[in-house]
Amino acid sequence: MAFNLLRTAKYQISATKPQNFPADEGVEVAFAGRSNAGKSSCLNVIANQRALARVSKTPGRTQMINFFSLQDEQLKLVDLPGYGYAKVPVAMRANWGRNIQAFLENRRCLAGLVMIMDSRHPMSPLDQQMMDWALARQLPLHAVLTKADKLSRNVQNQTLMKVRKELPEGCTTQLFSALKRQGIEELDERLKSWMLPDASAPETE
Ligand SMILES: Nc1nc2c(ncn2[C@@H]2O[C@H](COP(=O)(O)OP(=O)(O)OP(=O)(O)O)[C@@H](O)[C@H]2O)c(=O)[nH]1
Ligand SMILES: [Mg+2]
Repeated sequence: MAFNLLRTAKYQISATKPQNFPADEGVEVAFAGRSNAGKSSCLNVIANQRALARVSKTPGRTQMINFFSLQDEQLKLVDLPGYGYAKVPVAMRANWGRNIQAFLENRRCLAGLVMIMDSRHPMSPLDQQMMDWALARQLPLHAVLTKADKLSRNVQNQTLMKVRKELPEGCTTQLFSALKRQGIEELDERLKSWMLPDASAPETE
């Protein structure tokens, strides 16, 4: 089932510190993942907009926490800065880490975390740390294995099964490709279940 409200996403604000975040109200879903994993591309595909979130060949480009509001302004998507980019100075990396951690741990309106992972190398130690932060506060978590177009069908399915096994209980996962527009419906469905829980069909796994 399509979740057309996502297509109304509009850039709202970028922030580096909590004082600059929009009010902690409504319902937010955040997108996290390693630098260059494909977070911004994924957001653009589900919003069906070419340049909503900035996509870059240079890893580490998204350095701020970017908020996008949907037409119903109580609903927001959040593009978190990518982590794990070696060329970023250590002090800056530590600062981002603290910001992301603070965001994940304290943001009351956060309804779920979408973990974007390159399907060719998912579940890195940093990915696991992010997940630990989210799970520590019982945040629902959906792992999106993107760039699936880089893998054969066989390897895609093997990866999906492997990640499904490794994920903590209750977490869900799927394959995705921004390039081939693969997996949009499945992700729509997950986001809808978090953002409009009353409108969604009962969960079937
Ligand atoms: N083949 C393929 N390439 C992709 C896909 N998604 C993203 N890319 C490419 O991967 C690179 C990084 O994509 P971004 O969406 O900017 O990644 P990001 O996670 O937002 O990166 P940061 O903002 O640096 O953290 C770009 O060159 C994209 O074109 C995909 O599904 N398939
Ligand atoms: Mg980005």
